[in-house]
Amino acid sequence: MVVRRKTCSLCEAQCGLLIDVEGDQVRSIRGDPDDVLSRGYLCPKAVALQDLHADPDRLRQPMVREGERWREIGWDEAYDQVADRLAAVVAEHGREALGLYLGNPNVHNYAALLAIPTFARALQSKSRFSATSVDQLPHMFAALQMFGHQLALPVPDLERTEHLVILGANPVVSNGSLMTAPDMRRRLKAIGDRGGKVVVLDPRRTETADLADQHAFVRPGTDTVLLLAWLRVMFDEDLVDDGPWRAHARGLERIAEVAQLTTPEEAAPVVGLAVDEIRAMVRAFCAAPSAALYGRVGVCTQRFGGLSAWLVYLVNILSGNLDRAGGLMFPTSPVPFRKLAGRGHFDAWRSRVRGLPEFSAELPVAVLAEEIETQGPGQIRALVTVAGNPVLSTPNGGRLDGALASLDFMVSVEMYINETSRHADIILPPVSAMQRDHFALAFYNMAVHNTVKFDERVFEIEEGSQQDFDILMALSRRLARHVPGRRGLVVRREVALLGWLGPRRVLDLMLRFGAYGTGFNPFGRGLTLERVQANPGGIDLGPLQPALPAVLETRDRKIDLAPAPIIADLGRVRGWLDAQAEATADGMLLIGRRQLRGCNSWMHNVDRLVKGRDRCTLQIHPESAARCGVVDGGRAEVRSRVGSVVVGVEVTDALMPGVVSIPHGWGHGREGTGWRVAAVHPGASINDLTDDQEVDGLTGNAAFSGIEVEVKPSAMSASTAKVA
Ligand SMILES: Nc1nc2c(c(=O)[nH]1)N[C@H]1C(S)=C(S)[C@@H](COP(=O)(O)OP(=O)(O)OC[C@H]3O[C@@H](n4cnc5c(=O)[nH]c(N)nc54)[C@H](O)[C@@H]3O)O[C@H]1N2
Ligand SMILES: Nc1nc2c(c(=O)[nH]1)N[C@H]1C(S)=C(S)[C@@H](COP(=O)(O)OP(=O)(O)OC[C@H]3O[C@@H](n4cnc5c(=O)[nH]c(N)nc54)[C@H](O)[C@@H]3O)O[C@H]1N2
Ligand code: SF4
Ligand SMILES: [Mo]
Repeated sequence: MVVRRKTCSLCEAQCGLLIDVEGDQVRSIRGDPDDVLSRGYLCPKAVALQDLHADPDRLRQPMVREGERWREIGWDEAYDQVADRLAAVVAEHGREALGLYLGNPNVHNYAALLAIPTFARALQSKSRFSATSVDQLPHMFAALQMFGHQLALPVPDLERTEHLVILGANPVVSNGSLMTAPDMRRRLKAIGDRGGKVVVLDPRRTETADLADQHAFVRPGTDTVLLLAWLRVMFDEDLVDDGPWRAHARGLERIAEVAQLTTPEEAAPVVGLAVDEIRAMVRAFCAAPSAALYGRVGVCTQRFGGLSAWLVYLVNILSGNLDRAGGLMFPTSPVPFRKLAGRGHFDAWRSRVRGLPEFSAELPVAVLAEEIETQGPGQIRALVTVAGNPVLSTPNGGRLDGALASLDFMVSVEMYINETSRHADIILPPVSAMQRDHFALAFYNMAVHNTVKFDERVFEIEEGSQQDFDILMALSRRLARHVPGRRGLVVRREVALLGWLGPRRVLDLMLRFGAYGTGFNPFGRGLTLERVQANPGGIDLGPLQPALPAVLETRDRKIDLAPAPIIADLGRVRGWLDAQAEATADGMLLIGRRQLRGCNSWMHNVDRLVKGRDRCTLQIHPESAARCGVVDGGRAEVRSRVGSVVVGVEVTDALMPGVVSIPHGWGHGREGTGWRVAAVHPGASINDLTDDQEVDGLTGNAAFSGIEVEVKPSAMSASTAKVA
């Protein structure tokens, strides 16, 4: 038996694992006590890496669909067919007829991340989408507007903070996001142990709230109002910090005006807090020796997502906590990941049908279905999906499901026949995560401690198999042939160079020319890939360091506290607040929930993660349950504007009255998938209820939180989804 080291690639925490291997079999998986970041921690999903690797439902060969049946074909034949079919669509309908959707696991695959920009250039289409617009788009938008770079994303300095406020995140279950921080339980406990405080604001009393000093319910979708009231208190009570940050920021006078938009008295009943609670919360935050306000998915996926993300950063800045130990700090990645991704841009063009703005060359995925369905020049006729499952993960997935069936051609780079790839004509399956090298390319940019590590693959790639990088490069090579003119030449050169270098050599170059690199000096003491590899548990690069003003990429190297598009969006909040006076809430407000034994839509085919009682339940407060006539253990029909689902009911006072929760990623009852275990535990998809028309009016991000639904008892069996 040999022990191999590997970092878990399933979520952002990046836990180091020790894997006992015998031949081509995994015997056990444990946390690696010597990992510089995770120090032995792991969660129950890590063990599932071996199940995913061994899963008989995981595709090993390219598949071509013939009617309702799938047939294996060879790689070259598959690549040629894909390239020919895509070229035919371009010839007939033009470039924009080619759609691309990039799913979340790409971010966990450094080699795929290196290939994707080239692949996108080889497609040469503006019809690009990704999971960003059902997730962190508002944070990237706010970072671009304020700090001048879409990936200048400050993270809470968990190791030193004295006061942490968590808004719309549940890191004890999600293991942290835009914050690489394995073992959140230990980290939160450590804050308390040194006399600090943790406060959670969430419409659900979450697993994180259970560990916190204080939890308060907030009504879904009202964080912007809460944070505007927060600003008001800071200005009214003269709590705006006088520190050195002022030299690095502009627009404070404008913010003083913005703070007049609402009052704690107006905000309190809307948010569901008492006026004194709001004031006390702000005072405690501003009085702490150091404090960090951390907002995540719950504040992003709502009608004012962009404003909320901006306000979260603003509160940290104005309280003097940006770029200071124990506040929100910018990690120093060992690789120039920000350079690789580019500064980003916003609203350079708009979507054809609804006119939503692009962000860094991607359109909000909430428009994907209508862009497929609506005839006219630019209509999407072919789609490439890479590591995604938008039928289950995007708003009104039922509508998208139908739209995908109408495409002329679809190809999925994907190891399963999932709810989305079942519509593909060809599926190109990469090897498992055990068969690729790992480097946390994206996550060092967001880690709460500076480290670096590289893991070689645990198992070799079998003859006749391909990793995502190879698949994307093979497709790029063929597609680049069809790109005309000078542009075509540039793309073909880029494909050739990247293919020749390969991911490891690119990584070596990035490390050499990164923040801790050896640069041109071969005898320098800095990082090279070889030196990183010589430290199997990783290298500790120290606590987070101040980064202002170097990190800023705005034109004048100052933080823009009051960016124009953001200020222009404030009228929408004012209008919404005014309408609240007359609003009557008959329905329940729907929110999601993450579960430790799952990751979005794709871990439900692992028996050890899904066995036991049905987890895809509707959680509801006892008062609300009584009002709706549903009972614990019974079933409920949940209906929204776009559809209805039937799910089991779990009555619990962990939910705010008037709010109900269904976890996302379920709904495996659809015909024709290749997920045999998941099909036995199907659940229903919350995204058959969420609405593609409900987006953040500023960024176009999906507004999942706070969708109005009607809940009533159901005689039907659970998990039967009807899509209106
Ligand atoms: N209502 C609601 N909806 C949500 C959310 C929510 O909170 N509420 N959360 C949203 C968020 S934050 C996200 S990130 C999205 C995720 O949305 P998506 O990225 O669209 O979906 P996933 O469920 O992550 O599906 C990933 C797919 O990639 C495949 N895969 C896994 N590893 C690899 C690999 O290495 N290579 C390839 N080629 N394929 C691989 C898996 O088999 C799976 O089918 O969901 C969003 N949807
Ligand atoms: N086990 C597990 N881990 C995961 C994932 C998974 O599916 N399962 N997914 C991974 C992915 S892709 C991501 S992006 C991260 C996300 O990581 P987190 O951001 O921590 O995600 P959630 O657990 O969904 O936390 C969102 C919280 O917001 C609350 N909420 C909902 N609406 C509102 C609102 O309007 N206002 C406020 N204040 N709160 C609200 C919800 O009740 C929930 O507690 O998790 C990652 N880790
Ligand atoms: S928390 Fe769990 S899923 Fe996330 S990296 Fe660690 S072991 Fe993997
Ligand atoms: Mo995500």
